[in-house]
Amino acid sequence: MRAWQQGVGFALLVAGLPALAADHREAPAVDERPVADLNDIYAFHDADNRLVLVMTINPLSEPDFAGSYAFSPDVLYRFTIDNTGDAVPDNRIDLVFSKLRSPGVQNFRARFTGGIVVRGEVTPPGPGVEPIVVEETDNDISIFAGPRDDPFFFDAVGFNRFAATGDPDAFRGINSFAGLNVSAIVVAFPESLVSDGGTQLQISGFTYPRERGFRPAGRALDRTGNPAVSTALIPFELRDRFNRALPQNDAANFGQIIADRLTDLGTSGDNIAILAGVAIPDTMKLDLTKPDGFPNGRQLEDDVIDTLFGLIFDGDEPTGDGVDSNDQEFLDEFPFLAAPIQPAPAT
Ligand SMILES: [Ca+2]
Ligand SMILES: [Ca+2]
Ligand SMILES: [Ca+2]
Ligand SMILES: [Ca+2]
Repeated sequence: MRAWQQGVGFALLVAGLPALAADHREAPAVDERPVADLNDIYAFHDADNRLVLVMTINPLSEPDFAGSYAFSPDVLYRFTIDNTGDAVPDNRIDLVFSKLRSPGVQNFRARFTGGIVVRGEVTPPGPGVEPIVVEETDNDISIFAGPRDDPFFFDAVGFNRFAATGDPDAFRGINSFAGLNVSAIVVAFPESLVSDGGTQLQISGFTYPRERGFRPAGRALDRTGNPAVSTALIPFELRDRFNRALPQNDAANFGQIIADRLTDLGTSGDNIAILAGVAIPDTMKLDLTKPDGFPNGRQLEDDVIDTLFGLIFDGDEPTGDGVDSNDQEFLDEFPFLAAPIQPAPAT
C-alpha cells in the first residue's frame, strides 16, 4: 500500500479538500467576498535586483464580465514583511482604493513604512490596454493594480478526483485556472526599503475590512503566505479562524494540526520538518542571500504544486498534476503577469 492510500489519513485528506486551489475561494467568509479573497502572493527580484511583491484577488474572474471586477474601497490590501525572524511584521505596504467612477476606473493610494505614499490609477480592463505603471522615482518604486491573467496553474479537478479515489492517474493535466483572470497588485522597490539590512524576510498578504485611511477596521478577512497551506493543511472548519489569526501565532495555534495532517498523508519525518519550516508560520520565506524560487520566495513560473507534492508524497505518486506552466506567457518586464484574457472574438 502506498502512502496516499493509508485509510485514515486519506479520509482526512478527502474531507478537507472540496476544491483545492492556491488560496482561491478557500474559506466561507472570503467565499462571499471575492474582493477580499487573496489567491496567491509572489516574491522575487527583477532584472535591476528590486524586490517584486505580487498579490492577486478576485479569483476566477470571467473575461466576459471584466468590467464587474474591481478593488474594494472597503478593503485594506496589505503586504507585511518581517526581517527579524519572529514573524512579527517590521514593515508594511498598504494599498487602498477609491470607489469605482465607472467600470474599471479607480484610483489607488499605496503607503510604505516610513510614510512614502504613492498615488495612481488602476489599469482598466479591455483589449489592447497597456498596463499603467505608476513610478515613484525618488525611491525607485513601481506599482501596478488592475486585471491580469491568473498566474496560478493547477489541475484542481484532477486533484479532487485523486482525493476522492486515491488514483494518481485521475490527473488530467488541464489547468483549471486557464482562461480566467484575477485582479493583481504588483509592487517593485529596492529591498532595503523593507529589509532594514536583514537578509531573512518573511512576507505575508492580508486583506482587512477598512473604513478610512490605512487602518484596518477589524481582524483580517484573508491572509496567505504559501500556496495551498490553508487549503491543504488546515481543516475547512478552521479556515476562517486561520485567516483571522496572526502568523506569529501559527506554531501555537496550528502547528500540531499541520504536523498531524502531514503524518496522516504519509509524509516522512524529514519532509514534515521541511514543510513545517515552510508553512509554520505561514509566511513566504525569502533568504536574500540565496536564489529566488519556491520555497525561497516564489517566482511566477515556479511549479509550486509539483514541489509540494514532492515533499508531501515523498517522491511517491502523484509526483505532479501534469500542468507545468501557465496558459499565458509571462512578461519579462514589470508588471510581469500576463495581460488579462479577453472575451472570445466573433467567429
Ligand atoms: Ca483566499
Ligand atoms: Ca519582526
Ligand atoms: Ca493563467
Ligand atoms: Ca504542476
